[in-house]
Amino acid sequence: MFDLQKIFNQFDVADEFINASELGSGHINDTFLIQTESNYDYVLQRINHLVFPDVPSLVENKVLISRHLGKKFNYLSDDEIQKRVLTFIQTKSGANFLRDKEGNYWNLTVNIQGCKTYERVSSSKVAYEAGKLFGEFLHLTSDFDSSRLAEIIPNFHKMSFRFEQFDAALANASELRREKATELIDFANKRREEVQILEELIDDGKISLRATHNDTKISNALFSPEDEALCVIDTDTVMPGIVHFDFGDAVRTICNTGDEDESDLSKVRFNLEYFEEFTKGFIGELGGELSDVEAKHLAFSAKVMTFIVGLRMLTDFLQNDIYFRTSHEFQNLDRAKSQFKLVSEIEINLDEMETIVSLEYAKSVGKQQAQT
Ligand code: GN1
Ligand code: MG
Repeated sequence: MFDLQKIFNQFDVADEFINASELGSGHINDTFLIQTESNYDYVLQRINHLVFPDVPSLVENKVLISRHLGKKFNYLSDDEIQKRVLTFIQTKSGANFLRDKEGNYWNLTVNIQGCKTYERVSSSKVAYEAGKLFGEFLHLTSDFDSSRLAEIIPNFHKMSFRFEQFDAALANASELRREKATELIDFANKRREEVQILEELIDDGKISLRATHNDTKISNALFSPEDEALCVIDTDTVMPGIVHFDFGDAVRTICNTGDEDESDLSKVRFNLEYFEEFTKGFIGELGGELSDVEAKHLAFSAKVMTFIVGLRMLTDFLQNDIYFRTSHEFQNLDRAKSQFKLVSEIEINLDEMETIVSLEYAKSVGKQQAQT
């Protein structure tokens, strides 16, 4: 479909192309692993410009954040830095992305060799390491002026906006799809008020904006063969946000015992042990920087972020699947069902989640006081 060799050759790489294969499980972009005759392989990505209307700014955001992280890691060797942060390759004409004749946008990074990714977490260690990694990402970008980042998808995690889209989709949906989604529509409507909390905290100025990743699903973390978390990938949605977006979205995939589109809902449970491990890792990195208000709403953010993703999937289902890529009929319905089942599971576990967060937060505040 695409002449990947030709596209690759327009980037400033001396290594000879051998082959390309599809990579990853994203719902939006197309990602390919490019193998070369040298020791280095590359990740070539076509950025979906229907979803991302301003690709040049998106790439600019990614490069800015990588540069910032790279500086933070400068105590490491070059080889080690390349494992901790994405390295973007410019085109031969010195741009950070390529636009082909068909209007597609491409960017290229060095592949981080020998790493693995997870679609689902299989051990407490992975949950803990993921917490450390996403917490560290926020810690290391805390001094980055987030007003320098373009808002790549306006209102991305804004609940009132997602409800506006949902209401419009519902009004225009086919009878068949509306009927199939009846229970989910009720589920969403019942929670309409309570899930606005993060938006209200932002609007009231109680939590300030910072650089956030905004798509912290577990498959966006790279792990070493020994399950040490190394690198945050897929920085397409780096934008100004709040810690809750990253904490909550990570919990959504890390603590789900089922798949994101699991059709057997009995498999979708909330793994509280993984939540505890993830929280330890996350707060261990970031705790000292969190305000009491931020800490207070962390556990609840898992519910809000799982809900908002479910709502977007339900909306897409009602719109006949125009946004998230699907591989089978009614997959977006399965996704929304699975996400909302997880929301119910979080509701059952919420008190215990709150206790875990307050204990870990108290520890981190204690540590900080001991240091001063
Ligand atoms: C999309 O394409 P991918 O998998 O990186 C989506 C996220 C959702 C996620 C659900 C730009 O991410 O917001 O949480 O699917 N990205 C965009 O798996 O909409
Ligand atoms: Mg993404």
